[in-house]
Amino acid sequence: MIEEFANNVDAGLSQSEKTLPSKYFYDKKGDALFVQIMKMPEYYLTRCEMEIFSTQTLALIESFQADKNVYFELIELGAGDGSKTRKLLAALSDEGYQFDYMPVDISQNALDQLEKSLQQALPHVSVIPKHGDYFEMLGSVKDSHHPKIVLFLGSNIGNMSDAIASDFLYQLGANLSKNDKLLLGTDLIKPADIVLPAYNDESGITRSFNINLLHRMNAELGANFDPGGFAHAPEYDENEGIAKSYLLSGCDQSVDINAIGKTYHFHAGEKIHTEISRKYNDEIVCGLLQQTDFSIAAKFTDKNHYFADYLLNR
Ligand code: AVJ
Repeated sequence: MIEEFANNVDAGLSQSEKTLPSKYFYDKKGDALFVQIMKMPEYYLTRCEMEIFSTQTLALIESFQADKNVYFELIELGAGDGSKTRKLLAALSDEGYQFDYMPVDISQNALDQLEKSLQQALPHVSVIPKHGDYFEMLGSVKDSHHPKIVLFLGSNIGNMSDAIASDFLYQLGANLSKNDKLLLGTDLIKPADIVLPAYNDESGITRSFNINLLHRMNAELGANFDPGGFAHAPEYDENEGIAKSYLLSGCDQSVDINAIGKTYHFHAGEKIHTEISRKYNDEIVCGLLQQTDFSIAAKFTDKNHYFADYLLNR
């Protein structure tokens, strides 16, 4: 695990345009910061998707076209704290559907907390957590022969480049069966004055979230990053529709990473690219699906049309 982290960091920091994989945001501190992010006034994504889940719960369930007499698996990729899904789980359970809920997350800590809180809130719902990243879980999906409904919410897919996202959706489709479903949550393209503040909140929580990556490398890889030596610098180009987060080096500096045994140099103003958060429209989603076995069966949006959940049929 540490070795993979070290390899990924070395690969990213050895490029001429330095990058770090965003999946490493989510250690215990990062999980807690992301929970804070979801509550921020500027971070409209969670509220918008929550609105869809609370006002259109039954329509969502109907779109699954599940049979109450047939057991199915409800798999959630990147479940996090599961706050949106809770609405759905409660309704599915009330309506008498038979299913196991299988949250998949990169953070064991997030899974433990989710399992505990669901145990209390919805004791009748059977929860089977799976730890790992999205690609790792693909194989295990195929092992069972039950119908599947996959939830990929919160615009989590937006952390992938379009090429990786379409490859992932292709592979996911290949591991599912005909008529299985994927509910895909996507943040929609909109003006920068709405999107950018969501990644640059006034209270500085997103800044801490980004800088936490440096603390994590210090703690887990024996690095000596000066967290004060880097600034949080997000960008959003409305035409491209991609929010990008960077850590900006405030001066010329060198950083040793013990676990790798190397020193990395950063010049003043040099950026480390830490995350992309892609925004979508119908055309971009259709483009992602082109080579896959999925087609759009329904689309649910909030009243402001900031966010969309696409129901995809395999
Ligand atoms: C969890 C990937 C949906 O990209 O909006 C929030 C992560 N990063 N603020 C996003 C995030 C900075 C978030 N996702």
